Amino acid sequence: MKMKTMMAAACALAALSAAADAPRSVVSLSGKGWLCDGDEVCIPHTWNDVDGADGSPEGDAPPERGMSIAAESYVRKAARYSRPLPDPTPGRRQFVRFEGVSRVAEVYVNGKFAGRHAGAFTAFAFEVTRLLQPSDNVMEVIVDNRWNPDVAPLSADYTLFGGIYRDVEWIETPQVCIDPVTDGACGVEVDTKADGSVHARIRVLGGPDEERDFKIENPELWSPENPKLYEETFRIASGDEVKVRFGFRTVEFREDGFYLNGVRRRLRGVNRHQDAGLCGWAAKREDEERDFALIAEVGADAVRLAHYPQSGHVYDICDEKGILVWSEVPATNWLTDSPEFRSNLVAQAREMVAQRRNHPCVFAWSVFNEIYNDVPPERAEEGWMERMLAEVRDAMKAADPTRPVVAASDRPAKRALNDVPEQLAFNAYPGWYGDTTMEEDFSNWFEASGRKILGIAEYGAGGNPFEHLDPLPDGRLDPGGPIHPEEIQVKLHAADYRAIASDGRIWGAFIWAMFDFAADARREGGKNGINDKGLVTRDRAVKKDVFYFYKANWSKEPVLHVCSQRAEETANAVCTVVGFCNGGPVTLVVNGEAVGTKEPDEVKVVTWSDVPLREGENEIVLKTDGGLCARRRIFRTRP
Ligand code: ADA
Repeated sequence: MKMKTMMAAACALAALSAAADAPRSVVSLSGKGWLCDGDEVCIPHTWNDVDGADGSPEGDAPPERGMSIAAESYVRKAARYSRPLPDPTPGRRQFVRFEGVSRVAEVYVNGKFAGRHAGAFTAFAFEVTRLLQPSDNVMEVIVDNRWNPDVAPLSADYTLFGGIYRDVEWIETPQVCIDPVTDGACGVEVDTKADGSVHARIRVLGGPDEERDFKIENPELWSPENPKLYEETFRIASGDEVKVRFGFRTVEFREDGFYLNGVRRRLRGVNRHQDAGLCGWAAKREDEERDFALIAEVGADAVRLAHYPQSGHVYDICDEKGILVWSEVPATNWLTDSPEFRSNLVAQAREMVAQRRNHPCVFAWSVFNEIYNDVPPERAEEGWMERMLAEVRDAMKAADPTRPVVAASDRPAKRALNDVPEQLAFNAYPGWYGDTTMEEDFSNWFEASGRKILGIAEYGAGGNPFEHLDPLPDGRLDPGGPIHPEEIQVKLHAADYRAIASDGRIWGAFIWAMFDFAADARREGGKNGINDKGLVTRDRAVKKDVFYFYKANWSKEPVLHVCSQRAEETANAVCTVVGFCNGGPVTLVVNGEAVGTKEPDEVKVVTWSDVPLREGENEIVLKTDGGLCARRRIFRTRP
């Protein structure tokens, strides 16, 4: 060999071994370049963005197994996605990682099977090194969102959007690398103590696992008020490395409630589905950031990620913004009594914990929501579901003994079920689905559960901001009926929150829900396909009146809001004026004349009933001495 050629070969070899030893490289496979059943699509993608939220009855078989998860009113199918893969670097290992595919994915590379994942909400990765050729590699993913008795959830009140709806990555590592595959986790488990000590377990492929211990002196504790995060790069001898963010904080339940860093705290929570507006589940990072900016604006310090784990980016945002997270496994309404279902549910729970355990924001794992809803009568005997859920709970505790296990029940009398979680919370809709009041519900739950403290995992009411009723009828409205006036949502939330705020045994309460969301089997409230219990509309365009109710109660920002601004016309001679204010007494001025001044009540509400209106245009103004002002116009038609 000539000298020049030898040198070139040596250089190429050196470059190769340097590349082989370099830390991992991660390349996004999201965005363009994908086909779905032959059509060009961008990832994140769902094929249900329109039909999953239109409630269209066409082709609608009534959900046999309960609500929108099982509804056939939107496309349920197996679809074939494909895209080219980058050329592999010789000497490296290659992996593909999916942040979330709904709900069963089978991955093939160059026609050869790489792996299968069942479960719509947790990430997974497969090694594809041996399936690759030097160039012209193609990946295919068969994605199936049809109802499947072996995969949780089986039944729930939300649309199960199909598709590769979260990001996809291509990872290349040295031969010995930090494990990107097991349970879809990052390969490094970090446990911290409030004194600054850190214990990390590094899972290694091609070599022995490693443990690291170190200490940060005088760490700042993570909290909603000071969401302090630390970051460490964990490197192994091969050169591979993974960066992990973590925090220092303690969470625990004591006899009298929830404690963060040793300080008792009553959580001001909201529920969020991952339906991020008109894109459905195929959310971009900015959609998720906008949602959490709204959650921060209303002043919540906690979120229940209902009813399943959401994207890694969502947990990152909560870490950064200081929002405590209730993270839930998708065991909703009922279960299948089969080994396949059991192992799927346990796997989804294990993956959730493995993938999210490093996030300081997570304060609890949740083991179920509303079991016994929709259970077929022949399977409703007690015992087997409780045993399965106890197994899931134990799997979560084994993977992470540091966090409590909670659950959301709507069955006070099911003592064995309610004894599965360490801490119990109830879903309650007094005045909406039932005739009770929140206080009546409280006493019922405390008595039936034998618990000294309880959470409220859901409470709320429907509200269409373009439907209005003044005055409201005395009785209850039909929750499945065509009218969900915005005023009823305000009335029920104010009553619920008054009761919640005054009962110290409640460790936290989570509004159902922060945003309206797709529930394609619903036909109610003047809009099909939507669950309209949000504080904000599904398109995020309208903050409903009730948003300002909570903002006035929770936020430090000055709030003065007058309700029913979209009720622009009335045939009545009088109207009700409701306002929310956290800035002192409020004066009502109608058509330029002061009517009176009131101090907001303990939940920041001021109300004037039977305010006279003149025919034609009326201007209603609320004012404070501090200079806040809110205005509403209403046109009174001729009788
Ligand atoms: C249940 C359920 C939620 C939600 C709610 C409702 O409590 O847990 O998923 O759909 O009902 O709006 O009816």
